[in-house]
Amino acid sequence: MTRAVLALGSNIGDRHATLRGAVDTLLAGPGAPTPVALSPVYETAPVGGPEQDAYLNAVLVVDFDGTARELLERSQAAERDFDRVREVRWGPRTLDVDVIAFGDTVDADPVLTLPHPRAHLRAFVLRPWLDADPAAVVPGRAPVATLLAAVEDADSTGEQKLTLRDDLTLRVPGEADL
Ligand code: A4P
Ligand code: MG
Repeated sequence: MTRAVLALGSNIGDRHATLRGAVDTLLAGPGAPTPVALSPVYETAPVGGPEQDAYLNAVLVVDFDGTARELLERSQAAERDFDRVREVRWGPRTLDVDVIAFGDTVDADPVLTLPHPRAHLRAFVLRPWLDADPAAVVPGRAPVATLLAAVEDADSTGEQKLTLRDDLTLRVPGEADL
């Protein structure tokens, strides 16, 4: 079993329903990962790409009995389930699922770069990850808490502004909120 971190984002359509459905899809079926922790939902200003609407972002921590590539394939299958159209890099999407970390793996493979190459710069990943796991560390870098503080300090213009949406809950299927 490997502890892994998945980041979910949506900025088109019914974003909350998409995130709920994505959690269900990611955790469903044979060989699915086991949920460990699920963050609250944040509304976040879009980072990079063209002008686009605000995102909802969340982080799901899992234990997975398989390879990192297998987890990426499951994540991409979940994206396809939500009819994600990949047109513009960093552009709007119904659902984006990124593999943020897979155990302690550090790997520059472009098909699956671990940890995710931009995770340490992004409040929309670090904030929910810290909520889900206060002791989390970005492999090869630093504790998530340290990285988030640095990102927030550097963000004088509020580009990475986040709003906690505690009116929007996510649930792990068959269980109460984790
Ligand atoms: N890939 C390599 N490493 C990974 C990894 N760790 N996890 C490859 C997932 N995929 C990885 O991804 C392109 C290719 O990256 C994949 O084929 C995979 O093999 P993609 O999902 O097809 O394209 P993308 O998401 O548009 O590009 P990219 O570079 O993954 O974008 P990011 O960095 O994920 O950024 N702003 C806010 N507020 N919230 C967001 O969620 N998301 C993005 C997307 C931009 N701005 C955002 C948000
Ligand atoms: Mg992506």
